[in-house]
Amino acid sequence: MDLAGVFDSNEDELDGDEEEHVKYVGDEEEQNGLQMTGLNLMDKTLAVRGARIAFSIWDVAGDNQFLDHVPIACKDAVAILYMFDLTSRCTLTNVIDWYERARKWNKTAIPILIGTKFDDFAQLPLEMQWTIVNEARAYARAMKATLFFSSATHNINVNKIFKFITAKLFNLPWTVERNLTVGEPIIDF
Ligand SMILES: Nc1nc2c(ncn2[C@@H]2O[C@H](COP(=O)(O)OP(=O)(O)OP(=O)(O)O)[C@@H](O)[C@H]2O)c(=O)[nH]1
Ligand SMILES: [Mg+2]
Repeated sequence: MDLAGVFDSNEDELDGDEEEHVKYVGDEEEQNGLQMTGLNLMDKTLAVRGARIAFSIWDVAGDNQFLDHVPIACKDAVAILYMFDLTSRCTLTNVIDWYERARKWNKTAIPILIGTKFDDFAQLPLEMQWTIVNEARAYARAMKATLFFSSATHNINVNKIFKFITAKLFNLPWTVERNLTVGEPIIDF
């Protein structure tokens, strides 16, 4: 579980309906301006209507030994991304602890709950998916967070999440569509 998103840099293939150009700047080495155990800093740049928007992503590893990084990662954040593994229920349960830790430092950031590895999750029996979907939706509601199921390896909903944050931040007239169909990448708010 991470406090800020880490996504594979497989960003060139945008969803067909996305017109914004989303890409990482520089190669892997250049992105990691700051790196220490459990904390990884990355940049992501979005172009929206000719304007360039640069996000700094402070990625905290989801292990209790890295709790000390929570304040620095959260303090000035405009959004906090809580990531859990859709194929591992305990990672969802752990989100509550991370939510409380993060909220302590920042109560105004946009909360986003992200279920990762949707590609693997989609292979599970639908009843099992249904259980996780309901649980994740309940958590998202409790956190007043927007919920996205995503896959970094298959580039599902990754760009949409950043687009969503950007639209919210700048009050742009773009909204995500809810998707509550079990078996599909869920989006709920
Ligand atoms: N199938 C699948 N595997 C993924 C996906 N994203 C990440 N993984 C794999 O999941 C494992 C863990 O990925 P990480 O990105 O290190 O997970 P993390 O949450 O950042 O881990 P910590 O920083 O230790 O909290 C790696 O083996 C990745 O290759 C995905 O979208 N689909
Ligand atoms: Mg990590």
